[in-house]
Amino acid sequence: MKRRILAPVFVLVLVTACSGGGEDATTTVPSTTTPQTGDATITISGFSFGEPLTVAVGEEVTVVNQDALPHTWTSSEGIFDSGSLSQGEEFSFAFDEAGEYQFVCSIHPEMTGSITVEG
Ligand SMILES: [Cu+2]
Repeated sequence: MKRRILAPVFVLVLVTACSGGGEDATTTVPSTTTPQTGDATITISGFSFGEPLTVAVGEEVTVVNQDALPHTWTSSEGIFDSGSLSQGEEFSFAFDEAGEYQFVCSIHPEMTGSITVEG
């Protein structure tokens, strides 16, 4: 008895989902207001840059400061420098060359990290 009631509803949901998906398939433009929080994100939290990151050449890396105190994301080789990032602020940089890059917080020199860029 239950199956007979549920079956038509299930089919209706499937049809609705399919038609909606078809319309959206060609319009996959990412929102410009929502920050992308994929793998290429470094979250500064608790005076730490977190785990070392590996990205592909050309991939944009976004650094977000979640601490209440300001931090910077500063290349040890002078390749990039976010400047002071207040809580909630972010900075993005795309690496053009493969290699391993060291970085530091210029306000708190004990904060260090590295990122590997693969070609
Ligand atoms: Cu800092």
